[in-house]
Amino acid sequence: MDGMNTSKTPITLLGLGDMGAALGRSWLAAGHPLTVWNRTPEKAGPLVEAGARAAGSAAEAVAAATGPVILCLLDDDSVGATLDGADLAGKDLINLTTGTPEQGRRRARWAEERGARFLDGGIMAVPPMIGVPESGGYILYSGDQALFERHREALEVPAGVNYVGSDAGHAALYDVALLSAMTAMFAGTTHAFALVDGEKEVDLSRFATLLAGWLGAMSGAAHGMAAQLESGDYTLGVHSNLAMMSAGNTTFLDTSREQGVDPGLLTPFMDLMARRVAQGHGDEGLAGIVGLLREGAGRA
Ligand code: FVH
Repeated sequence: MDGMNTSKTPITLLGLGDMGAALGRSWLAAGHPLTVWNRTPEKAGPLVEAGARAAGSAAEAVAAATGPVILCLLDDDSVGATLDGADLAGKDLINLTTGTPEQGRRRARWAEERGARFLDGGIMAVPPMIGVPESGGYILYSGDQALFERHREALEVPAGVNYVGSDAGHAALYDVALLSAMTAMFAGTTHAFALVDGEKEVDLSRFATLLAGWLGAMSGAAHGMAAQLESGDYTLGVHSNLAMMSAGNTTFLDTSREQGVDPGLLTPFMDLMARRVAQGHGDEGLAGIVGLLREGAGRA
């Protein structure tokens, strides 16, 4: 434990995959005493060399914990498997494993039944962003707010923190919603490159600069959609209406055809736009499509 600052909150970390190891390194670098456990024990080696203590089992690590027990495992099943047989009474569990909102809520009830306090988290960062404040990475938290405040200082070490409410499912809900938007952005980016790739005199690096700038410029549309949904007026602030955008989709599809590119990544969204226009809402922005999705009307 050389270099450890004993005034800092001791951390127990279960799970040393790519993300868990990055979290562990950040706490060690900040001087937090760190106890680690991983199903494959060899993965603890580098952290132990850097000053962490390796526990012989997850149950042993939990039993010895006097600070937060952080879980960073593959999925909710691995959380159950890891904590099976551990005495959780009086422990502070903070679960940074990606899961669904309902898994977060169930895990909170499960922890409470075993006498533990529980906070669920969603990591909005990739491992190289951990411990690098300027990377913009952050971690969403929801559930027991007192627990969040108690360990806030330690939680701020790996990444920024964002507490999103007492419903233990909401960190996962925000996490998956944000990642879903990212997935659609990746789909659009992939389609865009498919259109230009291989074309003579197209410089892909220069195109990437244009693309990244354009996506950034358009990202403010999220605020417009929120304002429309909150007001219930889906024409609020609209300057590019759905009828115009839907008509423009024909050009996108024709261009895909000319370039020999499958438009399949775009067409489900275009179909929803057309459906909303056909319902007589061509003067709106995109907010009306939220309702179509929630009704399940957009599903095949
Ligand atoms: N890496 C990333 O880019 C993303 C960024 C956003 C957040 N995710 C989530 O973080 C969780 C952990 O991700 P990870 O990158 O550390 O994942 P792996 O490197 O695959 O490590 C998985 C760890 O889980 C252990 N494990 C798996 N199954 C079990 C089990 N049944 N019992 C106990 N432990 C289990 C695994 O152990 P081992 O294979 O080394 O023995 C690793 O420690 C995850 O929820 C991401 O969605 C990361």
